[in-house]
Amino acid sequence: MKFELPALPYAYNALEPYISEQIMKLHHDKHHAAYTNNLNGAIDKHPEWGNKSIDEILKSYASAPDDIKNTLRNHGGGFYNHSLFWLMMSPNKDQKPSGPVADEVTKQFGSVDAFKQQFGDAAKKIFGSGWEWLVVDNGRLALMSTPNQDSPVTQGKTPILGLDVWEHSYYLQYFSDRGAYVDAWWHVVNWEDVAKRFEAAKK
Ligand code: MN3
Repeated sequence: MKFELPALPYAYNALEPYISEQIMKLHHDKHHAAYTNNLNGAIDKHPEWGNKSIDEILKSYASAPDDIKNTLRNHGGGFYNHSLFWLMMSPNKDQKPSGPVADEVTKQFGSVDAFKQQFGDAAKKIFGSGWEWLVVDNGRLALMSTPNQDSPVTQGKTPILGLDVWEHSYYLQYFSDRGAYVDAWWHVVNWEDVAKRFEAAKK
């Protein structure tokens, strides 16, 4: 089995003005494509790993042969994280959370604004490249920062919202101002998708 680069679920320019067409083209067609190709290259070397789902690979890469272990971790993680990331954003801008996920965010973080503040602060503080996540962990919401392309699923947590803070995700538009990118990103968060992932994770 080969993993396929999923198509973007909207046009390259659909997230403008918050994320530029140029960034989306490069991010999807070059970076995400490279993670996908490198993941498949590792599976070519040890085809038995192609019988697993990407979730299974990310939970068990530590037991893989030494010559593909790091590739499964980094490129498998990159393949998976970006596949989620595109769905976690929407051209239907300025959505507000509602329903059970909004209630739970309010219960655990005090308010939606307090949550956004804490998530954003954590995203801005990540040193180097990585991701900030909102995960469901044993039925509860938690913030989680991961370095490089490490994914929450490796640690048994279910990501319901994630933000890529690698420079490739913002540098062409925001240059070194990661904070401006993080603040702008809230405009394109797909809260409808977050709500669905929350419901599924609670089951
Ligand atoms: Mn990226």
